Amino acid sequence: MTTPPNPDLEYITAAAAAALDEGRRRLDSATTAAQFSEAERDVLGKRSALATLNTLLGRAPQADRKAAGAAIHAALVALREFAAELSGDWEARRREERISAERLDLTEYSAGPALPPLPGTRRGIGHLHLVTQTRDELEDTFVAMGFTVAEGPEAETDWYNFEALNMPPAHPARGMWDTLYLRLGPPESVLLRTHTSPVQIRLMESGQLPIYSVMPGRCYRRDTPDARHLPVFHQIEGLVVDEGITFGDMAGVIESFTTAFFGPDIHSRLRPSYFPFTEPSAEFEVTCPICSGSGCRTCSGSGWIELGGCGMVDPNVFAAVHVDSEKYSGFAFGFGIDRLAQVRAELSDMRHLLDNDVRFLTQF
Ligand code: FA5
Repeated sequence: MTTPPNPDLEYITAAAAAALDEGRRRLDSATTAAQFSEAERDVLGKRSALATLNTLLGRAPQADRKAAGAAIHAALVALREFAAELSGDWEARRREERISAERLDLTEYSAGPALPPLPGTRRGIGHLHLVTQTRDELEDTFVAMGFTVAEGPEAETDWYNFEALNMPPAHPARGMWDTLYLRLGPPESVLLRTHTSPVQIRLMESGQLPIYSVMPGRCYRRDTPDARHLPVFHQIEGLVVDEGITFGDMAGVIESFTTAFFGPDIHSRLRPSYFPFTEPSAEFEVTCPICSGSGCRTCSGSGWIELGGCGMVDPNVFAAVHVDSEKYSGFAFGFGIDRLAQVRAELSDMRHLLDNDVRFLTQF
């Protein structure tokens, strides 16, 4: 359209509408952030069609000027809004374009076919041991359930490993654990912890209640290595202490953990048992993850695998750590990480876990 010497309202309104359409089309058709910026400058900047139209206003008939000015302004506002809507997207894309332009190629060779490989031997970088992987997965599962993770020393005093856990000296239940004592201090006063339960005592002793924690770690027993025993192995302990905690809460937590860790088809069940530090106590079992409960060699045909022990914290334990058992109640559980790894990986012999044979280790 050629510009008339004295553009009237009709001409300016039509030209503003055309500039708006063309401006939208330009903005919309940009395919890179740079093109969008250029289009923005062209259709909204000082040399844009709408800016030029503004300069013609002075030549328009006096009576038309106000309405013509309003038409140009309305087109400008509409175009600015349109550009603003698109520019959010472009801002994000601009960032991506900048990041990809700045990315450093750290690969050893460029893709060019002419380059010979550099001399040298490619070394395997290894990975975490099966037991460490299992421990990490357990921690992740419990953390996702709201537990914190705590640790304690592997060399313990008799107090933490036995006495505070309701086993005074010469208590017959001490015989449940074949203990390795250290030559330190008075005879049989310092030992390598036989289980992770002493960490419960340390946590409760700190007096920071409530407690929702798991405590993984290494344990030691004078057990002869065999297909299901190692003298050095790992356990994970769980402890909940709060007001109004019941046996039902414990069963619920164990079931939630079981389905979260093994999958929705694996469930848990409790069988009455005895531990000196819990009353009542139970063994907890899970559906055999190998045969999904139908019975196999791993579960001796029963469909269930015993995982560990659990129970309500005994009031004598609360008394040893000065927790008011009238106000607080709690539960604890503990199970073997190596045993769990053995079941899940279907290992016939737990001793493979200590062999350090790469042919075994690289399978996991
Ligand atoms: C205990 O050690 C209790 N402290 C567990 C507990 C915690 C009960 C809290 C109640 C409340 P137990 O001795 O059964 O319990 O050991 C628990 C698990 O450790 C066993 O089920 C087994 O999976 C593992 N375990 C025990 N001894 C060995 C061993 N020598 N080698 C490998 N794993 C073992």
